[in-house]
Amino acid sequence: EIPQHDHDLATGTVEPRLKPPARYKVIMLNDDYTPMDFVVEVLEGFFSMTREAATQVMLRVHTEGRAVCGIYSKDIAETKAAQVTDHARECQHPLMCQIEREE
Ligand code: NFA
Repeated sequence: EIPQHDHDLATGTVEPRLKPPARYKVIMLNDDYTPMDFVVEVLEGFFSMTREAATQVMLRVHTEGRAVCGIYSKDIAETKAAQVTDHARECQHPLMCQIEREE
């Protein structure tokens, strides 16, 4: 059990001790239509992956149905998932990402 306040003996002040913010996984879902090379370009562009890493993750999504693209604060994870889904839709592909709170 972590105390929520930490008395500073030198100054007599009390600093609130915050729990570390939750982290969220951005998960990419497989579909039958999005071209593999488009998925690789998305992973390079939105998740700063090398061509090699992006190809590995794309193939994992393709064979397993889903894979983690990255782990971020809630705000960043929501933004990345929306950016991928919006970009795919603009290019008329059904590719989707969702987010999931880390354990
Ligand atoms: N399953 C898609 C295909 O065969 C490729 C794909 C991979 C789609 C990863 C979405 C995510 N063209």
